[in-house]
Amino acid sequence: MQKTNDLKKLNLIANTIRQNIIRMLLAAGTGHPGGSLGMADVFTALYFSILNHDPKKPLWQKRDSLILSNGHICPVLYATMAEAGYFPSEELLTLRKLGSRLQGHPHRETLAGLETTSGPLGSGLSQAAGMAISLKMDKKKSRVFCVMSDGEHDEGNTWEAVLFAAKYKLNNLVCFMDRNNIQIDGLTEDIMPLNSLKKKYEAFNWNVLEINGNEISEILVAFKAVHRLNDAPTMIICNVIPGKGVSFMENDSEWHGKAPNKEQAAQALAELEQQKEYLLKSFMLKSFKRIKQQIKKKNRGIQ
Ligand SMILES: Cc1ncc(C[n+]2csc(CCOP(=O)(O)OP(=O)(O)O)c2C)c(N)n1
Ligand SMILES: [Mg+2]
Repeated sequence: MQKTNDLKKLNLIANTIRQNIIRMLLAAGTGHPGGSLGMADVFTALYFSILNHDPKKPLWQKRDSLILSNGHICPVLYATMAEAGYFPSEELLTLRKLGSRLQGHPHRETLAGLETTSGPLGSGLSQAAGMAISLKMDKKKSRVFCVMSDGEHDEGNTWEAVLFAAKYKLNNLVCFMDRNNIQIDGLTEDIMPLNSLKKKYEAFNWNVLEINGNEISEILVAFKAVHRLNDAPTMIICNVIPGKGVSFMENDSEWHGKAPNKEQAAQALAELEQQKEYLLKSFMLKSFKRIKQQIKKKNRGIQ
């Protein structure tokens, strides 16, 4: 699929994904908006700029695999996959309905393009590490990407996989952590303090980068840096705002797993539409300034 590093395009895609998350959850009357909205920029960067994949051939042998470990944020995965062309966007409104391919947690056998079934937290990194080592054993060049959450670091299974991936120098494994500081019942640091996950991963001999995961430019730069790193797995800790883009959902664990009602959804969509207008204007202003500078330079050359 055609990749792009065009920040205007990518930011507009992330905005559409956020709007579709709201529409899906309203139609379903249930689901997880907090983590989904927070990770829209990371998913946009992954599916439109980073992953080698082909939505028309989901089983392409040379594809990179993306494992969504924190399966409850699948609305963002589905909305991104639809935008990339895996299935029609209209199908998003079937989220969580009986017989739908878009279940409340990803079900690999129902939808082509899903690499694993997930929902039980703490298992994704083990699965991703297993896939990464098998690719190495087969001397394949594809990479494995794992999206996982901060809350999943309360699970022992996660830490076993952290040890394993470092021992086998899985440099074909790149993880993006949804570090939004919330989990189901409140703040991660109140429920089970995680402290510095950067220091923890470094102590386990991983490459670690910590970025603002709501800035697409930072995500792309961090990923480029990964190529220059040594023989170790990589963790990109993405500091993100849960509920990002919808004022009354931001930084509030109440919105971990609650759908908006009609009025709330209307307000959310109005706010996101306003952000889209702002995006268009600010990018227009930037191009206007660039063109003005070019004209100035040209004129100076003439004089
Ligand atoms: C093994 C397991 N235990 C408990 C749950 C229930 N559960 C679903 S989401 C969640 C919170 C996990 O934290 P995080 O992924 O950081 O949540 P978010 O940031 O999306 O609010 C929990 C405990 C689960 N899905 N799997
Ligand atoms: Mg969290």
